[in-house]
Amino acid sequence: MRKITMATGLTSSFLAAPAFAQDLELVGRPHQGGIGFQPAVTEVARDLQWLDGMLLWIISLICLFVVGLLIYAFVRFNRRANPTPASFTHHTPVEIAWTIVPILILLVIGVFSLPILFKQQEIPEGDLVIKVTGYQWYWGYEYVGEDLAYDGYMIGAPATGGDNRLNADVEAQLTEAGYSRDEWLLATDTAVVVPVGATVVMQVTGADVIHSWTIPAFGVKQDAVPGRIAELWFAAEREGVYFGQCSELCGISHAYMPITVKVVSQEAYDAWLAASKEDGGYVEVNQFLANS
Ligand SMILES: [Cu+2]
Repeated sequence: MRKITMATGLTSSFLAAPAFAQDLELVGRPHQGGIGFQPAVTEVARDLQWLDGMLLWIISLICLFVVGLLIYAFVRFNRRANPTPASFTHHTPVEIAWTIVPILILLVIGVFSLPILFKQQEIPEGDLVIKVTGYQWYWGYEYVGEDLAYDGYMIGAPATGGDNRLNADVEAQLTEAGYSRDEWLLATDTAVVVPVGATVVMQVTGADVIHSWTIPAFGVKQDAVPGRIAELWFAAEREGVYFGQCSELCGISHAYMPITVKVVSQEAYDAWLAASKEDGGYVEVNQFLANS
């Protein structure tokens, strides 16, 4: 199934140009000193990040309240301040309060989190359906109904001539594909290509052990379980390159099967799909970008 055409006459002339892939912004990737989420480029990702922020407020207030109670108890009820402690075993009003209040807090959380969960898990009709299969240790993609299938390996994985280590040769491969050494362990030789704004349904499964397909900027993560098909969906609102990594421990090279998704314009996607189908495998999409 593996077939990659990087060096047709057309692409090789682009490979020679330094501005090969920079037309597509590397949006979903780590940044130096970053501690927050990747930019959210789908509605679900925005909702998830908002929910995370809201929960952080609730958790922080509860922690402050508990720490306050502890400090109060240390000061007010230590042996010196309170030499003869009370010896009651029940306090009905307090017990009712510490039962009711957490229930109310959980209800508030549920009211906000369940709609987001349903939005994520109710799979809409896809403009585009892609089946993704996790293998030890790479991903296989099939464009359902399009007669197009290819695999995606980490640049520097054995299948691309590397040994899962960053050396000068791998760095050269990264540069040639439009990345830098910063994208080591993230960039793949092929990418999942989708049009911006389109509703994409991914059918996720595994071929050998359980893997997990994720793109944090899209707010999606789904276990790839052998013998089962699970689905996830996204509609990316911003063109760019997005990265994810296998997120279910799947063996010795688990850390070396990242995921790259390129969100491009509809025109670029159409041109890419036609060229890739004609070629019988992945053709580098960067050559079809409008300003290439
Ligand atoms: Cu894995």
